[in-house]
Amino acid sequence: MSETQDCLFCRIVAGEVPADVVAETEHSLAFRDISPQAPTHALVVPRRHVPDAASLAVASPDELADVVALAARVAEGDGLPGYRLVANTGAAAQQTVFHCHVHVLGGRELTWPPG
Ligand code: DGP
Repeated sequence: MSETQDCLFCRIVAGEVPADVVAETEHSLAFRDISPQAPTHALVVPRRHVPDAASLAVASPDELADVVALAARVAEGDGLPGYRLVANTGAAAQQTVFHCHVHVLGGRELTWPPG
């Protein structure tokens, strides 16, 4: 099985696995997280398969910028006064899907340290 056939987010990008898509660009897709941790919890992914955000920064800085800009559009669309972007990187940081994604969290009080 190829890397992309084996990858859940590649399959969502390809339309093979259903997702609640909220916004998209030529390079990126935003959809609601299946297990929301806040009233707004979306994931923004590049269409390109890379394992994490740093890898995308190396492969294509413009595409990483596109992910961040689309995240801002999602937050604006949900009317958020502020939001948090999270890019868990590596299993030790609780990354579970190894296709680059940024969590967009908001719609509740966000505490710091993260919570
Ligand atoms: P992370 O732990 O940073 O790798 O985040 C992966 C996120 O992906 C996690 O919050 C749950 C979400 N997720 C897992 N499977 C699916 C799915 O099939 N559909 C959607 N929409 N989200 C998923």
